[in-house]
Amino acid sequence: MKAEVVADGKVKAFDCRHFINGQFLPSKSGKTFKNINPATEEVIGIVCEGGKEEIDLAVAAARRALNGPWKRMSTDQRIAVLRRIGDLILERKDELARLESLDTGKPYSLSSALDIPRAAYNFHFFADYLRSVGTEAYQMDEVAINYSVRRPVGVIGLINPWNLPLLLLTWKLAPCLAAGNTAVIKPAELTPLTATVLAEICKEAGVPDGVVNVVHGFGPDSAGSALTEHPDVDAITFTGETTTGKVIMAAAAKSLKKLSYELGGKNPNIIFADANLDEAIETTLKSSFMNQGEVCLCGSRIYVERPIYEQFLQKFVAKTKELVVGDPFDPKTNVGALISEEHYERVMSYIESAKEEGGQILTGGKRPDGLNQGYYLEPTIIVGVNRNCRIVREEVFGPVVTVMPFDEEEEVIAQANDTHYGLSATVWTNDLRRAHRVAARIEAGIVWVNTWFLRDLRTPFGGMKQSGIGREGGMHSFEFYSELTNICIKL
Ligand code: NAD
Ligand code: 6OD
Repeated sequence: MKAEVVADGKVKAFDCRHFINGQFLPSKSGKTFKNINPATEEVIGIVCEGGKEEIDLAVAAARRALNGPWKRMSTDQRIAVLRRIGDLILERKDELARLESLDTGKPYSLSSALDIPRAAYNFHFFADYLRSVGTEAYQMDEVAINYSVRRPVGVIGLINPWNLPLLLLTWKLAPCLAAGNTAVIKPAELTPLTATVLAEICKEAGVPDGVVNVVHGFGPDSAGSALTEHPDVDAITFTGETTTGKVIMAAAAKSLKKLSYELGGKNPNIIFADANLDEAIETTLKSSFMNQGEVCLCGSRIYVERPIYEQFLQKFVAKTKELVVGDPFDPKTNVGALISEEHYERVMSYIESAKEEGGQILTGGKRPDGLNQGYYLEPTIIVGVNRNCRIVREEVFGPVVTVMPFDEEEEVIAQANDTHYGLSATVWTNDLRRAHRVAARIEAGIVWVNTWFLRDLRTPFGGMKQSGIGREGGMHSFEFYSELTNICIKL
């Protein structure tokens, strides 16, 4: 694919081919599918549909590349290539942000402020981090010394979701390459554009042919399952739905692949009466509705301590009504379009089920007036539901939150933990002791206190329970993307 920005600043979307062994190729079968812009429902490009044949080619190229020039590069040379990828992402920031918004329906203001800069930073961060990656050594008195050597795992399959396409792909690809592996990427079928441009960027940055491969296609009975079943793939790093993770685990078990999983969430946002209410509301607007609520870390279960419950609701509803829903390319827009018609229907079905289970919609719950084309939904606040309702138990992954009052710290901890998910949580309080106490008892991989989605890439990122397996970030990423061999030398 060649993506171009034409004179008026608009991106012409181009057809997406696979990128295998350094070349853009169509599918052997000739099969393609349409790429739809969710904000307009227009076809913006044609995507080649890969399957087993393309995955076989890509895996073979990645396997050969493991022992090619990539392996012979010094650490300094590899760092330079990774940094160059980050630089090129920044050079093409405007174009990539436009493509990301065309593909996902998210506001351009968000893709240009978050998705693309963070994608570049993922490469810059892991390039710099690589220099400090070491191993262990232990002396056994005067008998022996042990030390370990770090090696790449091999060919890694990267399977990605559609919500933060380039951000999440680069979060995996940067440490995967830093550790010396080669990659076969299966982007989400709904968002193929920026992964295709990234392939171009990798080539331009000096990544040898075969090290990075991209195969487009669907999940089941398609490129996704072919990748997870492939006996020559050593590890899979997957971000997506918990249910998909279960299917992939069964497929990967056949050749006992190493797995890293970042899965779904149903995250609690707990607001104690002593919190700074205005700050809590400002951030809760983001943790509820940023990226149309299509962020795995969104706090979709809001628990508010009873003394401030009514005041919180009044202000939160008023601020939510001020959010502008509409054209992703309008600078005034806060909330864009949901990813697809199917997802829109799914989110609406959760709103309907909440109503049937006694929930009241305080705002939203419908398509905004005048927006008849595109998958737009007003940010939605629901009250009057309880722990047994579907809307409280299942991940909606849309601009829909429930708000529930609580009376006791113990009670809210129990409610927060009453889920099979365990990805993230936010706690709002000015009581230092309570902050530590509650944060340590929430069953989640990430707990924010008085903030949300504040990221330091050195920290462990991942989920507990059915929200994930393993952690990535800083050294945790290198632990996943490398194999250690202990060498014991008798003295
Ligand atoms: P999804 O599971 O439907 O799809 C993710 C990817 O898996 C896609 O590329 C898809 O084609 C592929 N896939 C689907 N079935 C497959 C199969 N049988 N074999 C191999 N590949 C298969 O998820 P989605 O709808 O794209 O993304 C939304 C989900 O992702 C939400 O649940 C969200 O919480 C989760 N998510 C989690 C994180 C995290 O960091 N924990 C980040 C982003 C998204
Ligand atoms: O910030 C990250 O590194 C990360 N993996 C974010 C995930 C967001 C989920 O939608």
